[in-house]
Amino acid sequence: MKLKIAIQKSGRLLDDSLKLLRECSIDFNNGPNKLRSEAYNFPLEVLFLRDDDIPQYVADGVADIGIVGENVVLEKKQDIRIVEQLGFAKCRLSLAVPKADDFDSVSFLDGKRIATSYPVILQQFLDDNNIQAEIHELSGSVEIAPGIGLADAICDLVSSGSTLFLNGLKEVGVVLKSEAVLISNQNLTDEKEKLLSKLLFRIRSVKKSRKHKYILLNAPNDKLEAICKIIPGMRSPSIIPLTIPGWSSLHSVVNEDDFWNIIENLKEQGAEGILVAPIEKMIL
Ligand code: PRT
Ligand code: ZN
Repeated sequence: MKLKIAIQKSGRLLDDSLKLLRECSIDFNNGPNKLRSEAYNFPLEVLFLRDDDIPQYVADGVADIGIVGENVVLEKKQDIRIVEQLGFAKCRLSLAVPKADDFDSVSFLDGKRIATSYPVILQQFLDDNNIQAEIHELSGSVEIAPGIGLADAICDLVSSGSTLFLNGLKEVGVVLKSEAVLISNQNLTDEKEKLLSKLLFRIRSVKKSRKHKYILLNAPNDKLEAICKIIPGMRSPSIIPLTIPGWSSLHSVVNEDDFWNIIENLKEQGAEGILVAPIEKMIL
């Protein structure tokens, strides 16, 4: 018995999905044009699909779990459960209008034509804001719609914003923030639930390790107490005496988010020879 996971066949989600599975120590062959593959060292079968089809396949039980953008999950409205945010493929579904337009509030969109590939999410947003607008569904190249007179505004995915800029549009509101998520069928057997828990444990360890760094430094003994307060680590830092009297080496774990502030504080407290290394797995 194997857990079946659906991932994108090609596109923006593929590399990070493969990387995540590899970092969970799950190895499989994914040559080009592969439609499915079996992991060598975990009871997992990998199905390679178009991202738009993944929610439906998971809802139907063709796949047990899947990796897909939250935007697609919400658009497809399938009966599935989101199990974990995965922290990659971050983007936002935004409203944009031609640069020269005087957009003051969402009521600007009343009576307008909006082009999008996300009609379900957009309609919900319009309803929530009491806006009557005409939705033009397009499957791609949404950003050119205003320029060719097909729509007055668009609702499309944005990450850097350069596509909007190049098409003479400006972002005027965020409808949804999205990232890749792990989704699951609602009715997994107990056996498959157990496999999913095992996989989730690994995914969470990988996510934690990405947010943390291992740090080693030297400091005079009278500064150790202050330094331990700055980098308390998992339970507490390890302290190892140096061969020079009055000095110690201190090992701990720091959070990536506040990394440079922490380093400045450590230097102010007299830390020297600071080494920082990536952590491969972090199990608490
Ligand atoms: O073939 P398949 O159907 O599987 O793939 P696809 O072409 O539908 O999807 P793909 O691979 O383009 O995107 C997959 C998922 O990546 C999306 O559903 C989002 O969850 C996520 N994602 C993250 C993005 C972007 N960032 C993004 N920037 N998806 C699309 N874009 C588009 C955006 O619409 C714009 O047209 O990229 C363009 C460039 O964006 P800027 O702002 O960086 O210029
Ligand atoms: Zn797609």
